[in-house]
Amino acid sequence: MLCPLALTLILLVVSGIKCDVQEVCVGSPGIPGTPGSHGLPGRDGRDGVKGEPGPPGPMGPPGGIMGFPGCEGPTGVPGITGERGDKGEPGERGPPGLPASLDEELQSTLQDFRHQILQSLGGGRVAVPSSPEENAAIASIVKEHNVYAYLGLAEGATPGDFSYLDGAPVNYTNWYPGEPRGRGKEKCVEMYTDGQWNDKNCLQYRLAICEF
Ligand code: MMA
Ligand code: CA
Repeated sequence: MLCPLALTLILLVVSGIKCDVQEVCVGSPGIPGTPGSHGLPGRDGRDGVKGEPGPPGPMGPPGGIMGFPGCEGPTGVPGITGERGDKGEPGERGPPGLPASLDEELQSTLQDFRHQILQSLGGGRVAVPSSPEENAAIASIVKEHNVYAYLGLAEGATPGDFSYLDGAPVNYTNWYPGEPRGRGKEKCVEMYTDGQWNDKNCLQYRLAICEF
């Protein structure tokens, strides 16, 4: 056998009782063998320093017990007005009212309206005589139309107490004998065709003579 390297080794091979002398050659190194399997894990190291808190975790599944109700919130803005409802059934008929001439509240309201209308006419007033001459002048108109006229005076809160429509006290009267006898129920004053006066309810068809 030829060896590239002139090395001769004497190999003693113990085989039973015999000894052999063999010539072996030293070749070039072979390719490395495959790595051995990993060793067993080492022992745990010591605890490290505490880390930063992590980010919040994802929301958990539903199913927890309900919490206590929260506080009442602030009052909301009012809603828009609803549509108008249907017309209701007429109510029961009320008891009969007083005749208009005996309804003191109505009479007083009418008197107020009359007063306001007269004021709003601006300038003119319902004529009221403040002397026998003026009384005769107005009486001539009453006679001419043959319709009694209301005069510009009315009864105040006290029965029998008459004043001009602006509230001033009366300075001339020409009552028919026995008048005024309406005792608070006749708040207006009419003039008869002979020029005499009578307290009368305010709901009659009468002349209203204006003076300017
Ligand atoms: C009517 C009425 C009264 C007046 C009397 C006079 C019955 O009532 O006009 O105002 O005083 O007549 O008798
Ligand atoms: Ca009267």
